[in-house]
Amino acid sequence: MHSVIIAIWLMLPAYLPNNFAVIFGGGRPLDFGRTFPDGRRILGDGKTFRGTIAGTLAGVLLGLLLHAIAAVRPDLGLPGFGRGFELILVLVGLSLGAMAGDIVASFFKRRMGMERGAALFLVDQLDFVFGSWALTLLLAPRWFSESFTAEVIFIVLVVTPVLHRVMNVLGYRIKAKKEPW
Ligand code: CTP
Ligand code: MG
Ligand code: K
Repeated sequence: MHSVIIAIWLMLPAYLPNNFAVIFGGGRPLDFGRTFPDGRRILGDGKTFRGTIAGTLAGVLLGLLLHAIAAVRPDLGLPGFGRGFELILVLVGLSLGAMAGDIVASFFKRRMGMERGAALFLVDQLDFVFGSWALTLLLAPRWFSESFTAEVIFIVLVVTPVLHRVMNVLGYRIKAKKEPW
């Protein structure tokens, strides 16, 4: 059970950006409304500057809070997010990486001819996970390999689609999100 809590704890700075992007998203799209040579939007109206910036900031700030909690309450046995400057690299990796993974997925969804908001099973649920891992591995390889053991990775891959689904249904119910996925 403790491993499940640690896995979710480590991923919280990657989970929160999505929710903040939904709440604060809107305005100028990242692709400036431009189309790709295939005639479809590069990314679409679902990827905006406001959403990406708000999401990334929220993830980094949450990470700082979690890191502080882990430091003042060592009895809880919860891991921190890196030593010294590594802390910033880890939190940027987790939160900006999550946003980037979601953006890359939208690029491919548009290339597949899918409209903004169309559901793509497992990609929608895990794109941000792989994005956050890729950027964190790049920016803070030591912390990543120490924190994300095979067990933690397995738990994240199983638990994330469930959490993602629950959050999106909630977001849809409170009308923050257009689709329940
Ligand atoms: N959002 C945003 N900027 C981002 C990511 C999300 O503004 N980088 C906001 C948008 O308002 C978006 C909503 O959050 O509509 C839901 O995010 P998501 O489900 O990822 O986007 P979709 O609208 O489904 O678009 P896509 O089909 O490209 O995934
Ligand atoms: Mg969507
Ligand atoms: K998505």
